[in-house]
Amino acid sequence: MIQPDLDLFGPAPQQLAAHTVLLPGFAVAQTEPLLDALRPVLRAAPWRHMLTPGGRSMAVALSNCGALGWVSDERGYRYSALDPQSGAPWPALPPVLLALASAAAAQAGFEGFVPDACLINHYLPGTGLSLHQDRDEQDFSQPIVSISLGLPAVFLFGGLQRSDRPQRIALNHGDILVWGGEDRLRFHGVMPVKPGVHPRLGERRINLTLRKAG
Ligand code: MD3
Ligand code: FE
Repeated sequence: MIQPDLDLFGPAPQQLAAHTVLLPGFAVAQTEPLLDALRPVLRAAPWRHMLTPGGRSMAVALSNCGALGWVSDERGYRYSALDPQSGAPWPALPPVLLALASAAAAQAGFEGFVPDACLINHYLPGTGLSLHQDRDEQDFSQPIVSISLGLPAVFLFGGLQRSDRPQRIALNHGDILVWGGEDRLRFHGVMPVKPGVHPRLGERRINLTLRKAG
């Protein structure tokens, strides 16, 4: 007999705040198409450690695809149409990423999300991201969609003030997190990734954040 409560569609979406939704495993079935799409992107725009405005090298390695890419150097943070390393435009947003991001956004209540930037973060074990706000985008009414791949991480979900005590939320391979509205400017970060080996991605975590930057 088929178990009547067998959940064929994976765990239900979790509303973490008024306009923040965690979609557990939403991207798992797209793992191979996503990795196939990322390979040429990272060949054209390889991982690099950018400098903070303070002149320190970031622990997270990053790259971008889309019309705009997030860059950081001693002059500050901004979005740029060109990869400063190659002088060329960033690689285009792969269609599989666009489709997945707009499906996830719609599932979370944000219809018609059309990102123009994807920041790709690479974490080795021991690497984290300190508490910050994402405020370099033009239009804070648009959500951000985050896709996690590889090793699990604990993300820190803070408030609108840096001093608000953050909640700790587990992000696993294939999870998608969508946040917008009044949650768009919450402080957030990532705890240092614990050592481990992911069966598909090995000793790394990759996070893709799709944004409407321009
Ligand atoms: C939004 N990346 O690139 S994304 C970033 O996992 C960035 O690489 C992280 O922050 C990463 O700017 C986190 C998911 C996330 C986590 C917590 C949040 C987004 C959030 C809390 C408030 C708003
Ligand atoms: Fe961020």
